[in-house]
Amino acid sequence: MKRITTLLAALCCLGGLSAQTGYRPAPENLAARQQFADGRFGIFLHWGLYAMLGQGEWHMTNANLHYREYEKLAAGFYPARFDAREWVTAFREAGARYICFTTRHHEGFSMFRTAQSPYNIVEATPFARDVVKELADECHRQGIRLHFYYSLIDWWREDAPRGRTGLGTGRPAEKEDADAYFDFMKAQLTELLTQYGEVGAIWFDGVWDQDRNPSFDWRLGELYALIHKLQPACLVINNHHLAPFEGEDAQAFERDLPGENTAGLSGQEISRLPLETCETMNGMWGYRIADQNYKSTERLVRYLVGAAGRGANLLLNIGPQPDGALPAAALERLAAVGEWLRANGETVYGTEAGPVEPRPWGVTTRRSDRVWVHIFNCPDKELFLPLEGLRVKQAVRFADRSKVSFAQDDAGVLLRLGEVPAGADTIVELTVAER
Ligand code: FHN
Repeated sequence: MKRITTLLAALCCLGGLSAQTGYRPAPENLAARQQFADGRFGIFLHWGLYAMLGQGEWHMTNANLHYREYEKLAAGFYPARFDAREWVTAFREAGARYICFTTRHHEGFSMFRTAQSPYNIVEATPFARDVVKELADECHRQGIRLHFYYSLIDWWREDAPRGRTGLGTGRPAEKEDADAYFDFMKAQLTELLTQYGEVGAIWFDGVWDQDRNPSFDWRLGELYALIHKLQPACLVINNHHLAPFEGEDAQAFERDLPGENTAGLSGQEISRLPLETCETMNGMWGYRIADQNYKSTERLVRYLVGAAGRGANLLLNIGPQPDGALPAAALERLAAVGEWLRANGETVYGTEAGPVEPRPWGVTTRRSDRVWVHIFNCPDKELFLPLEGLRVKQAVRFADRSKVSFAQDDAGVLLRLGEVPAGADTIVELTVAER
């Protein structure tokens, strides 16, 4: 993976992955970046025809399903329980500040009304409703920003460039036509940015599909310039698992917090752009019927706080069911995270990474003269924080404002905590001043 990453990075510099050159973000884009970073918590939704198969969003290519057979799923797609108001309400009450929805995933099915292909939810399904429109209207009504996931890969379209996935879906090789495919993508992006009001971000995925084809050009510069022309405030995010290219407004990480790389997708350098890491609530992005392996609320809160302590947002994924409902296990966790954020959100929203780098015991977050010490696993009854350059004026437990005694010198502060429960997030608030 590291070798591929290095190769792709080199190609990007050589123009193999041309980015938007001479990009100067508009003032409204800079404001949107700040708003995005302040939000800290978003909900990722992977929903498409694949939900009906209950095997996750990669089943089409994993099982080498023929594209002419796969497309027949559309005629049976009737998610009767879909209710945009219920979804958005649940996300808002969970404390999420934005949603990122898969408008078209690698399977190639468009979950919105598009004039570019009849293979879309309005024309090809008996449901015949534009769920993106319903979500957009509801998000705007409830004050939640909406981001659009948009796959660069397509396993269904005959003209889509062939990479290393989707090769067994039966499409005739001679029909491949990158120019036609790029026109299609540009026309769809134009629809997404002109039919649904303000769009918070376009979230690309799939650059990595061509990592064995060094001369392939995703023409990202053209796509990015189009987005910034149509909606200057719309952020461009690209989950290519590399350091950001010019023209991108935030940096994505997948399944790991910035600086960690247990899943092998996040070894890239950390940029100065706003950061976002996406993670699943169970094991899969799209609905998988057999996967009830949901992370506990405690773990999800730790992940969210761990992201904030690294200056990053958490984009937490849910795979909606084929009937249009959100899984009960996901709803339970959303409600619990919401309860936690209502009590403790002040220590997460609008913060930056704190003065102490992430440690085995937890992380710190900061806003102006407040530093929040989030303690998940305290090894001792006392905790030393290296705080060179800062003087602590006061330390209290965030939960009940009770005083925490401390001692400090030039090197930092020693908090005398007493017993700290393991696992939960015990928060100590410090009021600090520059030395
Ligand atoms: O292949 C996709 C996958 O299905 C999912 O959408 C994730 C989300 O980050 N991105 C890709 C893998 O990197």
